Amino acid sequence: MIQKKICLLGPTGVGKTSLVRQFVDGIFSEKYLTTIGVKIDKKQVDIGDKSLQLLVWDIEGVDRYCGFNPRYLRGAAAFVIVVDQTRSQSLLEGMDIFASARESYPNTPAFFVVNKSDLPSEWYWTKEEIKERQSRFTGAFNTSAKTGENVEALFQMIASAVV
Ligand SMILES: Nc1nc2c(ncn2[C@@H]2O[C@H](COP(=O)(O)OP(=O)(O)OP(=O)(O)O)[C@@H](O)[C@H]2O)c(=O)[nH]1
Ligand SMILES: [Mg+2]
Repeated sequence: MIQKKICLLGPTGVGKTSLVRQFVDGIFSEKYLTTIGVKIDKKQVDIGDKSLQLLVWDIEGVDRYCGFNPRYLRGAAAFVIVVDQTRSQSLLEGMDIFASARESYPNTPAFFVVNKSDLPSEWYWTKEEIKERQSRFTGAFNTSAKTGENVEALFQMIASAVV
């Protein structure tokens, strides 16, 4: 079966691990256990009459202790920048990570995910400012790892883009 590596990147605590848990196991936990290094999960996805296996790389979040490490992206078919709508700063941090990733990987398809859509948005950005940023990506989603909103749709779209 075809295998494709997909990387989830972003600031700490935005819900990267929770999105993978929801996608792979259909579960959510309020408990926060920060990721150290990377955790790789597999899931088969069907696109029309084709099946492919996604290797989902859940990468440790970027913060002042842990910078962005572009080596994780080697061989990735696509990457996802995840940010958190309850924290405005996460959008700025996410766009910085995106810029660093683009420097090393100018052509890899990139997706933009605004997570925690089940909670009220605390962003001070206007809709236009958000749209402008979204337009730099192959696709953009508003997700909730808690309710599962758009989680399947996100990975389906990624799979279609890389198959
Ligand atoms: N309400 C709500 N909480 C969420 C959602 N996604 C994640 N969380 C919570 O946010 C916290 C951080 O989630 P993680 O999935 O560990 O975040 P992460 O991006 O993997 O964090 P690092 O590994 O430290 O980079 C946890 O307490 C989760 O329960 C969501 O969609 N909605
Ligand atoms: Mg994590």
